[in-house]
Amino acid sequence: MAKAKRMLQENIKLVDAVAEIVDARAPEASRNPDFDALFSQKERIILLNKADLADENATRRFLDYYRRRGLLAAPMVSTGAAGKKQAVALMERAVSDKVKRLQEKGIKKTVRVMVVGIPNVGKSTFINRIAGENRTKTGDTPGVTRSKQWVKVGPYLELMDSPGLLWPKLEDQQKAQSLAFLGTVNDDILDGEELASALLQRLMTLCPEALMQRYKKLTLETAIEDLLPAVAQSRGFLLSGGELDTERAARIVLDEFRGGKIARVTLDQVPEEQA
Ligand SMILES: Nc1nc2c(ncn2[C@@H]2O[C@H](COP(=O)(O)OP(=O)(O)O)[C@@H](O)[C@H]2O)c(=O)[nH]1
Ligand SMILES: [Mg+2]
Repeated sequence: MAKAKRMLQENIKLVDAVAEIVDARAPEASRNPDFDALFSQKERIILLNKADLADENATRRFLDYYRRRGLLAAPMVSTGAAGKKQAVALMERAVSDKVKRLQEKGIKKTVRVMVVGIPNVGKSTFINRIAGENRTKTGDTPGVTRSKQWVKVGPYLELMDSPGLLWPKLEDQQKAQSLAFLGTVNDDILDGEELASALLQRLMTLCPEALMQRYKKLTLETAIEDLLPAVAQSRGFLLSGGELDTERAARIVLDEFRGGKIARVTLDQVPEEQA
């Protein structure tokens, strides 16, 4: 992470604006809390990516929240058709003042945006989506490392071809758990059955109907320790001895949740604002 941080700090110098990609299913947990401080000198954009998997109302509430806090914010589906225009428009808006100032001085210069975010939020997918067919090298620029490439996304706008990696903050238990549910943090170190069981508990409060629809043996009366066994039962997952295969049930629950098959769910809540 030290190297990633150093690279990021080098790259910040090269851009005028920063677009932070977060996971719309957990915008706060997937934000880097240092973001505002790190990029205080830059125009800042926040894109709630994977909006196709998140609860639409929650996404709207989060967009309002970030906008109130002075960020340019938009939903994004990097794997889909929607969102590209709005994202480009937002990036153009972020740099429009600077472009205008330069033009007033008679300077014709492109302004630059860097994409940043924690692992797995869709940074590469986003860049590919935005770059699309424009993804031809815009040429080397003096003073810029040769490996760094820029993609033209508007008449005055270029996007850095490689994303900046931010590190997730895992001190907050609840946020760390949300990232584990989403598969953002390496879950080899986590106990799959414990994680899936905790996820089922969260989903029982967030979207009980959808959950019971998907796993028919679950009911509102199912005790916490019986959630995972009930999933195994719903799917007929049995071990050779006839015991319920809760390990397999855990994998299925996590996979189906991450794939958006259970429901469109947002795990985070908009933080309380001080009046
Ligand atoms: N459903 C959905 N999946 C996405 C979206 N954007 C990215 N992904 C998926 O998320 C995973 C991680 O994406 P990637 O671009 O590699 O993330 P990065 O680590 O931030 O560069 C991949 O499987 C993508 O296909 C999106 O808007 N919607
Ligand atoms: Mg990537």
